Amino acid sequence: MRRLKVIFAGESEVGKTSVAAAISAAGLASGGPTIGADFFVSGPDGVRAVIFDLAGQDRFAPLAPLLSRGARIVVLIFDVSRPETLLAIPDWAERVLSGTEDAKVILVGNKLDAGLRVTPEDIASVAAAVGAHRVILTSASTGFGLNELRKELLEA
Ligand SMILES: Nc1nc2c(ncn2[C@@H]2O[C@H](COP(=O)(O)OP(=O)(O)OP(=O)(O)O)[C@@H](O)[C@H]2O)c(=O)[nH]1
Ligand SMILES: [Mg+2]
Repeated sequence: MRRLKVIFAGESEVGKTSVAAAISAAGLASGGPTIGADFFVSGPDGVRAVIFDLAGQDRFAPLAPLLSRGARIVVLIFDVSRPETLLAIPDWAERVLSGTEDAKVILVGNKLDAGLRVTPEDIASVAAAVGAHRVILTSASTGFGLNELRKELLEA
């Protein structure tokens, strides 16, 4: 069994828990803000991605470096309808990447169904700043982009 530690991080309410639940087929809707962290498991036989879904609220940010230790994949999530959540991504990258070595970074723009209010140039510039290997746009509501993300999580 190959186990991959995956971190989901980003501002509160961008949809981290919703995306994690959807790709892990846990069948759970988000039950409000995450306290500390939630955990999800995803993957076919032989591969197991263990998702550490961090809380986005400021008061939990100090937990991020500790919980991220040893992660192979870091998924930084923002809400494409709220530009301030994209601007906060470099801070999340700094918190989370401090405890990892050579982690693969994926930048995810969620809530595509809610309307795009960030430019492709802004996304590209943040992706470059955090060393993202890929950018994936998703909607936890419609399912758009979730297969692509699931595939990335199983290829560390
Ligand atoms: N329209 C739309 N709403 C979404 C989407 N993903 C999540 N939401 C909604 O956004 C709200 C916040 O979702 P969560 O998954 O709890 O967000 P979170 O990032 O885990 O928040 P914290 O745990 O506080 O960090 C919920 O009401 C979700 O139903 C999406 O793709 N589109
Ligand atoms: Mg959450």
